[in-house]
Amino acid sequence: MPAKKPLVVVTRKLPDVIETRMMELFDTRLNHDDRPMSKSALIEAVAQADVLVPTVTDRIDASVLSQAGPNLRLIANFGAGVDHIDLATARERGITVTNTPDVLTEDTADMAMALILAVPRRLAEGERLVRSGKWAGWGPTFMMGRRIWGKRLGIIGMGRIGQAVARRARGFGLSVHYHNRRRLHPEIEQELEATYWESLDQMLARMDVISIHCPHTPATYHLLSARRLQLLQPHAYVVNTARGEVIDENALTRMLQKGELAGAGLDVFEHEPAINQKLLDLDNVVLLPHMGSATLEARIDMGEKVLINIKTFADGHSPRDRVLASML
Ligand code: 8YV
Repeated sequence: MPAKKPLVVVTRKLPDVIETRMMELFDTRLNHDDRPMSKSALIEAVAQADVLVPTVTDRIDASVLSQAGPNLRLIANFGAGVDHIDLATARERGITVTNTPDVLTEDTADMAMALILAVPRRLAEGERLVRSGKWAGWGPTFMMGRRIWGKRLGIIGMGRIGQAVARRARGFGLSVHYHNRRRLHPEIEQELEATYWESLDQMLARMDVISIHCPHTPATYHLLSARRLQLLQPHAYVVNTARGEVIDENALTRMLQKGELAGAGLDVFEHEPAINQKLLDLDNVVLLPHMGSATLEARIDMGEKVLINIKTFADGHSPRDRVLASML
């Protein structure tokens, strides 16, 4: 890192307070019109920058990183998930990668809980009906959904966000089950009253609602494959606020169409921002535009983390939020 202020290229528009502070601290290049950068713009950015600040909408793959200039030493991602960055190539080239964990945990868990409530209780369907002007009035068998209280929630990926969902779920009377690479510490398991399932297949077959909270890695790509989705009971619901790639979206859509699953709440998709038309045609799904962590507070906290990560690195220290390729 040169002694002068590092050149920081930010790929998307960040909250004003963050951009202002970024400009005070570093030689900063902002993206004022917020249009996602093309591949050639990204290549130009990595060729010139000391630090790149990308988001989930930038594909920082090997072909982009191979064009990185000798100055690029840090990729300070604005976001927790880093599946859009080729970590192995970054490591090979001696580029440090940081992310912004913790600060979006509670907001993302809120969104997952909102979907866990919204899908079985048909919130979006009801709202659409009222707005359509076609609501003919109350009836005893009208708009019946399914009860949340007393049902079984299976959480896939029991990290920070999974645990935050578990805490909320208990308040809604759901029993908490989870599958994770590693079993939680017994004290945490006890606090969350969570039941561990070593076998994901066995857990899937017994749950009423599944909520996904694992990162997208080569190991979790299509973790909910067509075969695994078939293990779910037809009255089950699937909620995904993690990454679209964790579910085989075509298989999920086919099952929803055929009534082999009761419904789904999706904040993320396999080919964002494109959404399968067949999903859009279904009534038993709630579809959101990747807004799980979209609160003003989270975005500012994420930006502050990015600033701290860059400053720590520029001062010659190891940033706390360093992402290790071995985390995959
Ligand atoms: C962010 C997310 O909005 O942090 C993440 O991993 O999925 C989102 O909540 C986005 O990634 C920002 O880059």
